[in-house]
Amino acid sequence: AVIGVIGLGYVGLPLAVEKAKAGFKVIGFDIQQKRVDMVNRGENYIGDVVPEDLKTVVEKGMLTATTNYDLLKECDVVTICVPTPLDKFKQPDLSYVINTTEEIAKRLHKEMLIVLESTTYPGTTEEVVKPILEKTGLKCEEDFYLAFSPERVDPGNLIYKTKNTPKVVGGVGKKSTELAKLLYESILDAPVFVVSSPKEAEMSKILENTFRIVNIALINEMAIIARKMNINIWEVIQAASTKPFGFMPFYPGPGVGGHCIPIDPFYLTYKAREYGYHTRLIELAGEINDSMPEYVVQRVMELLNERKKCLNGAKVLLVGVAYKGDVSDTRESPALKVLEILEKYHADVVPVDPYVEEFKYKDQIRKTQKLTEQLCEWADIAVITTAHKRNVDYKMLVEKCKLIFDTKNILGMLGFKGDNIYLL
Ligand code: SAJ
Repeated sequence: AVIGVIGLGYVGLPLAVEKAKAGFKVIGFDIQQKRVDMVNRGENYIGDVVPEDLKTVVEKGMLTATTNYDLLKECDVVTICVPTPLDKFKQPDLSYVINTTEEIAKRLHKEMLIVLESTTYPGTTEEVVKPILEKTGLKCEEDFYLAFSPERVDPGNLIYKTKNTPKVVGGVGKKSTELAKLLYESILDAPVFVVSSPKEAEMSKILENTFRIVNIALINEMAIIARKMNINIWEVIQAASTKPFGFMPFYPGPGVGGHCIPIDPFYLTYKAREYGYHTRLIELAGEINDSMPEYVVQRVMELLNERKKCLNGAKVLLVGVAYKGDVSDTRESPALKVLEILEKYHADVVPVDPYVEEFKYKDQIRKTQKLTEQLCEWADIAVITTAHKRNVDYKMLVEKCKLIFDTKNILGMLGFKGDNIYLL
């Protein structure tokens, strides 16, 4: 069988490589010629892909990439792994999914299996994707097959990768479900869990991420209360974590970034409104998380004031711009929101991040600097906004900085101590 994977990002490329490794002939589709060329040269650009694996499957001719959607005609299976962002009104933007489905519809043929993996609100597969495909006159569940199977890639996770993470599958009918289940069982070393329709599969993914955003908001609120009461929230979390059942630790920070957690729950909010329900808890969680960058700057102001310094003109070393530890992605990064607010108060900020050389900031490209002793001594305060475990010289930071505000307690987690270190 020939498998098509549309969207060669952090979800699609690992999936394409795994399918090629399993012995399928895979055609990767992407609109970015740069990505297509890199794949065809066997050059990896996704952290979670083993570079050797990509090289091998490309050299063996098991994986080729293209921007030409006509090659979809050769595919027996097509997996859609394109982004589902929010637009500037925080409304779901399904344009990538719709455009991709329309491209597939032009090449749809009998016996084709289409699987949507992009995170979206319940109902998308049956109410948006299916009608576009059936406009061709071909009938779902008779002429072609359609299922939803949420991606669960956790960028930077060294233990769970595409191959060993369990998968959920929901087809629009028995045959679609069976075919999709067989597809994933043939490439994964993990159980494939079948649900009764695409809706349950779509909703299960939203639940996974909404569970996170709500619990992160809870611990952020707890951190604010604890600070006012002079309680060490990090100790509190460790203490609560000794409960062997019914508790799962989350950690406070400067906010919630990435392309999933701050976005996916608002797909549900949007859809729930259509059914007349207002998802108050989810929206409140979003508000609390969105208030954290301002809270971080408030704490910086307090720490400087205690030393008779004001934020205006303060020399701030911002340690970490990625949205989470040990990744290079800065999408929705709370660190960038902290940077923006600090500069709004006219602080003089130098961002450093070993994983990020340059980043998009206010429609410009901004560069990070290398962390040096001089920078540590220059700074009135170093603000740690990303919990990078690796590639940061924290020993130098603790020794050379006069004041450190560690919003992620990464120094504590790595065993560094110092009376110049302050926590959220
Ligand atoms: N964060 C906190 N406190 C926490 C956990 C996370 O402030 O206790 C912040 C992080 O710093 C980051 C954001 O929330 O800015 C999102 O973190 P994340 O750990 O959820 O990471 P993502 O968005 O890269 O990946 C998540 C996956 N993460 C985990 O399950 C650990 C998973 O939920 C999904 O596979 C993925 O989103 C997705 O694609 O939906």
